[in-house]
Amino acid sequence: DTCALLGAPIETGASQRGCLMGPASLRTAGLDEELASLGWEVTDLGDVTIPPQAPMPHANPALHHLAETSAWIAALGARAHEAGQVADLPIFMGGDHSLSAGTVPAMARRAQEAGKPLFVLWLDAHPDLHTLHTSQSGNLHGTPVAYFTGQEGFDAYPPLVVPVDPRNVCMMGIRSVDAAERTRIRDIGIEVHDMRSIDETGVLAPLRAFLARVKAAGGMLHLSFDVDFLEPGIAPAVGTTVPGGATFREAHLIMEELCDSDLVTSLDLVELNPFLDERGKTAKLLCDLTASLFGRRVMDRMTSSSF
Ligand code: DIR
Ligand code: MN
Ligand code: MN
Ligand code: MN
Repeated sequence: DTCALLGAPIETGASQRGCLMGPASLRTAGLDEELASLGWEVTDLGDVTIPPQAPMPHANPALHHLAETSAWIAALGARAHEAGQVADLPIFMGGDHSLSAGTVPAMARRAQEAGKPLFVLWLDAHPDLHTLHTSQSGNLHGTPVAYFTGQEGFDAYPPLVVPVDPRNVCMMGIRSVDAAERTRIRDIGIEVHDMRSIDETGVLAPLRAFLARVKAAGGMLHLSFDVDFLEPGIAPAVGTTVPGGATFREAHLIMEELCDSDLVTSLDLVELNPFLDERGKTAKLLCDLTASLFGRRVMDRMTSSSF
């Protein structure tokens, strides 16, 4: 099987600078060698860049870096789609989470071309469900899910060609939700497992139920992994830490189960801010979690799991 690495050094959507260094940090941590050692044929497609942009005014004066972020989304949409043509499993190395407004619609196009629906597993402390009009922080990494599910209020982003059905989105790890996002979750019917429900059920039961839905629909599955999904103590390199995140083992278990399901067809690794890291600790953890997704395991299993 083949995978491709595409760097998306975008930081204009985040609240503080540093995500620009995310792809370099993941390369330094040895992501490509790790995946190659697991038997994958790895191609590094390098980093996407955008030219300088003129400022773009907007009715919401809080918005930061709208022109740059919109240009990133357009550039990434094209490059991510290409990456999805050359590899079974493209990996988009961020960069802040606004990059998913480029990668997810590109993967939705790819799925449509294969005659399949796209499902999205969103691992994050936040639902990132703001429109350009409801964002109060003005940080555009809070907007990708509202955009790629086809909500109104995105005139300043590139036109959306293939939206993702909100019922095909499953979120886990959620623990910081703004009022406008709370309303939108109800209105559009996204499946959300907040940290309280994870505490109650563990990660496996909701994950297996979602994967069964993906499988039954013959769907492709995009995993979007925000570093702040994790407990800050194990993953300090993110600008928006929220206490009470997923543990080391919960995160690995999700990746191991996803690996066994064989359903994941693309991956975002986002919000890694190496400026905030402790001797590469968070970058290494992200590499190790990706390795679990790509087949690293402690012991071979005599019998297959639920799949
Ligand atoms: C908050 C934080 N909901 C905002 N969002 C994100 O700024 O809109 N932090 N995505 O990572
Ligand atoms: Mn700024
Ligand atoms: Mn996010
Ligand atoms: Mn987040």
